[in-house]
Amino acid sequence: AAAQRTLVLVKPDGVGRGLTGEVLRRIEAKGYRLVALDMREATTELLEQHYAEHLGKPFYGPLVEFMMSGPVVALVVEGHEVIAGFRSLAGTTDPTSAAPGTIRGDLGRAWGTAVVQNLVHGSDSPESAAREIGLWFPAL
Ligand code: DAT
Ligand code: MG
Repeated sequence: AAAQRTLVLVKPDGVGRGLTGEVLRRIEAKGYRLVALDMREATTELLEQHYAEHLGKPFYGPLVEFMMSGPVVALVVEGHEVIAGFRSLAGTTDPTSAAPGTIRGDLGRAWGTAVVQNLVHGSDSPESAAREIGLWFPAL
């Protein structure tokens, strides 16, 4: 089957804690291929589009503020069923309950930090992936 692509972000907590390499290691160890990689300071405009589905939710403001608190590492990752596969590597949204073995479960939120500080983003569907890759990497 044709390889799928997903947009992954190492969020400011992941970059700030020096976990970019660990996230990349897990992606590459699984066998996925890195198609694009760039360290960015996200803008409000970009995040408004990236997180449009969450506009109006109680965590929207804190989420956007957190995403602008430091640089992010944006990636396009390719592989068989990588959209679901990366979300499986990432674990569930709240690191407190994310399973051991996952990025969020192994590395996240041991000291009462907010749920927004969950280290990584991964697209949740082929439609989201196409939209998000277009936002972060318009040249791809
Ligand atoms: P995911 O990143 O697992 O796809 P999401 O798309 O539902 O989760 O939410 C986007 C981000 O917003 C998520 O990574 C962390 C934050 N978030 C989600 N639900 C939250 C909640 N109930 N309280 C605080 N932050 C939340
Ligand atoms: Mg999501």
